[in-house]
Amino acid sequence: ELRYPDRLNCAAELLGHADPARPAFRTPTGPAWTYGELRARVDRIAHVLTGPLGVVPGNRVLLRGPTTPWLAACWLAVLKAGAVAVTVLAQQRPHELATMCEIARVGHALCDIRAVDDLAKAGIPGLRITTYGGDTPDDLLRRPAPAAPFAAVDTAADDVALIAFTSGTTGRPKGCMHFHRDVLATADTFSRHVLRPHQDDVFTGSPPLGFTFGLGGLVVFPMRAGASTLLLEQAGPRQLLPAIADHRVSVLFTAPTAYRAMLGELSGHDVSSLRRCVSAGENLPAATWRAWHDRTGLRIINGIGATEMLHIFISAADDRIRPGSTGMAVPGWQARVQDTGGKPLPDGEPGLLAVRGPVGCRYLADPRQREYVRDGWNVTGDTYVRDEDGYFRYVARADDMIISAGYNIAGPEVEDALLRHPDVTETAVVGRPDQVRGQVVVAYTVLRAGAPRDPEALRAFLISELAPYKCPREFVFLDALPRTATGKLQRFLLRTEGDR
Ligand code: 3SK
Repeated sequence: ELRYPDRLNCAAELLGHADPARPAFRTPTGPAWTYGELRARVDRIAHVLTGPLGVVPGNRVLLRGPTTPWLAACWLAVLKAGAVAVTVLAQQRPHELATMCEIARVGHALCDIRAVDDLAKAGIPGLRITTYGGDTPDDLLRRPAPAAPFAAVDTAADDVALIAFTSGTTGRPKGCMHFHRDVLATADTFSRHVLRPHQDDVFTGSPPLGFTFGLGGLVVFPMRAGASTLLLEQAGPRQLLPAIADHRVSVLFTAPTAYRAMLGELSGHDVSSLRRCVSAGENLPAATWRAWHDRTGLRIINGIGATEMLHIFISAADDRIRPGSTGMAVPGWQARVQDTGGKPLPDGEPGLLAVRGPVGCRYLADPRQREYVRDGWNVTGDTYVRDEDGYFRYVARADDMIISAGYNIAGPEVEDALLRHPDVTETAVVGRPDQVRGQVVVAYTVLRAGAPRDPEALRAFLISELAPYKCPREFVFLDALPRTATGKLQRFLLRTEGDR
């Protein structure tokens, strides 16, 4: 069991231990920031926040900007000052920002000068916006501040440190409140037991810091180990692959789509420095795991996490990696499969995934809390099966099961089969309402450039891979699949596509 002192400031804890001369953050162009420099910059920002900006403990401060060391420093400074960081994505539009600020009662914002227009346009009443990265005297980083260290505010371990928003793939955003101890708990479970990082590791990845997958993987985990992170503003495959080689990256955080995209660009890139490749954010099909392993020799660590639990709670690890399975409960976490009434189901039977551990869902003023947390278990909304060896296998999002002519069909199983076809790069298989069959299976598919759009060829291929009732009745070819700002597939848009 994890134990933390009653008084705990997680930012002070993360900043407190590393050797000041060692690198903390790198970028593709500028010089690395050492831990000593990071501490000095965080302290400076904390002085400005609590001095001229008048931020007091408990105030909620919105953070918005591309993935840079300054954004990470602002996050640490807000927490060190005892305020609450409200993280959002650079892609979120004015009306989304306004909703989140209203829910979280945000009074202040620290915003990269390049991302300020949408925030200003949102017209949020009473919001005081301070920019960083500009060259005016009132810019956060140009304001005068004492050169002295900033004494971290003496927060309680269960004071709220962070409000992270999730909208899933649809719906009004939900603000998830997380405590100072929760932040450390993610590092002391998944990172400590599965990644086991050391100070020479270099982390990088694609998830933005406004998504807790990125915040944990690119800031909290490396800092907890005294390691360094290469922070990339643009982190598509074209940037990731050279960055891995140039900076000898050893720990990579990204999503299945990016692994597939990198496979297409791998030739000529040196990825021999990688020792851990983490995949989360979406189900990792066995076909993608195998293709990456065949080309690189690397075994992807699959995981499932959620903004509600802050980070990953079930994952593969070391010799407990089975392609096509998510893995086992991370040490410190418990997981089970249950029916809709909360009764645990026997191994081999699909049902709802429920987890509990050091971090749990705490929605801010949202009645959906009662649906998510039942009898102390967090019910994630995913359908899973546990096998007799304790491995959890993803079936579908609970509301994504396709029921066609009485058959239950898991879209991800059909997607995995389609991804084994050499011309298919991305696919989403959904159920479309149908008067006769209830639903019919439709495959939305992105093909390799130049490949023929031939539904019959795909159907013939699938017939040799799947029971015929699972084969899509219709194939729709797209240039790209619709995704949320965090890269999650928006299946609901595809399901209702025929209605528009
Ligand atoms: O969506 C996920 O799978 C996830 C993974 C890690 C941390 C946070 C999230 C939301």
